[in-house]
Amino acid sequence: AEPSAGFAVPQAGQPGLTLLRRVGVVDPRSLDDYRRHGGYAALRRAFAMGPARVIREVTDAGLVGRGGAAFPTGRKWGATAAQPDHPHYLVCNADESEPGTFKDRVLMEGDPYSLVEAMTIAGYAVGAHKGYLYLRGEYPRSLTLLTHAIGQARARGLLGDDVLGQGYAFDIEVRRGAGAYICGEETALFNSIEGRRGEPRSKPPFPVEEGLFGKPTAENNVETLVNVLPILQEGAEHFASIGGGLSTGPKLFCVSGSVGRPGVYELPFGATLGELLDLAQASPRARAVLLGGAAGGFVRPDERNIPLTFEGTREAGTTLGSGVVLVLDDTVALPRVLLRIAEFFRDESCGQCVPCRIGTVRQEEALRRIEGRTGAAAADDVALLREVGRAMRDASICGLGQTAWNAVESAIDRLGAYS
Ligand code: L3W
Ligand code: SF4
Repeated sequence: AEPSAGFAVPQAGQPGLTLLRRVGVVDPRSLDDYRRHGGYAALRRAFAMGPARVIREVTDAGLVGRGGAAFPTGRKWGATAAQPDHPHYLVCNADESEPGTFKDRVLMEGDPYSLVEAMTIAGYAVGAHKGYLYLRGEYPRSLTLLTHAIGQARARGLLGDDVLGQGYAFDIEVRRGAGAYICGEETALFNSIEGRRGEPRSKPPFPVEEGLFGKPTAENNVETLVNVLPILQEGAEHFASIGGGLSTGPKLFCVSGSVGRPGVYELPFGATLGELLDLAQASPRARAVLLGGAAGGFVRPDERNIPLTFEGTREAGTTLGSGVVLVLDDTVALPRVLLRIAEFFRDESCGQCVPCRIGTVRQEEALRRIEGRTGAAAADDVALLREVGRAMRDASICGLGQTAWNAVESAIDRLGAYS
């Protein structure tokens, strides 16, 4: 039996949505239904524009990566397209594993053809003829629906040797992850596809120069790619008029925890934390909000004015990350949550570099000592956590080690944990 969807989209069917406009509305198994709801209009526009103009449009729209790092997508595509070395690859990072993150799953299960179309456009823009979709292994329903969608697209000439009769060849291969968080790091992901151990590579060289199989590669998150459809259909100017600065267009948020209406929400960039908490009916007993996932940081629920933008969260000393908003109420023991996060990082560290391999163990030990004293910390525990945290942040090779202390630090400094 096919696993059930098991996700909530509280706004499904509401007018004014962009990324979620078809989710809960379109039949995810029907290419015809996708087309009836505007599907493949963006790819036709892309072919009419040509690759260089597609990249210009994405650049002018101000689209930046939605995996959390906010790197300009147009710059990434332009740099990949310009590489003299061939072949070029497109990789979609669908290894959605950040704790509290489930937005890409909603897109893949509710509107799978949109990702297939967006990957085709991205492949065309960067000069790739092969795209890899690296899917989180724990998403069996996404696998079923995407495999079906890719097969249908191939059968109908929307993938293959001559896409839409335009003389452009492009196909997509799905690869499944095997449960390692680190394989969501882009270069560990390449190693995993290549059949190597899932360990991050040192950067530079960046993937745009030397990525999958050592070739120029554009690697984008699912949500980032799906944003390209409205950019081509409604124009860069319209997209850029939503929000501003580094944060333009619509954004998906994954709201969970102590809220009345959990699920994925789409808001235009510029909405505040308070607005989202109200929409999701956050509990009046909320005591902490984890923004950006385990790699993100805690804020207080009364910090309602924090703009949910890349800049706004950074100015507030926190991060938007992959769009996680996880609400904890006063029934939750914070020291226990922090210990759980530390266990997660210790478990998921690939062990390649010392600061992270040892630091995540030391961090967990200190938090376990504190937990053993029912949340009371000795001063030297906190001092040790700070020292270990600084070493991990400054000296780790990749984002896992660099962010493994964020949640604990923010809980100490912002929520007064252990004081
Ligand atoms: C060309 C340059 N390309 C950077 C590219 C780079 C990569 C992208 C971002 O992610 C985030 C963190 C958490 N020429 C370039 C260049 N690039 N300089 O831009 O690169 P980087 O290194 O800033 O970040 P990253 O390691 O790719 C770190 C988030 O990831 N995170 C977890 C996220 C989890 C999910 C999920 O489950 N769906 O997204 C954990 O740390 O927010 O900001 O493509 O090649 N000069
Ligand atoms: Fe591996 Fe951690 Fe080093 Fe990243 S920071 S390469 S996960 S040991």
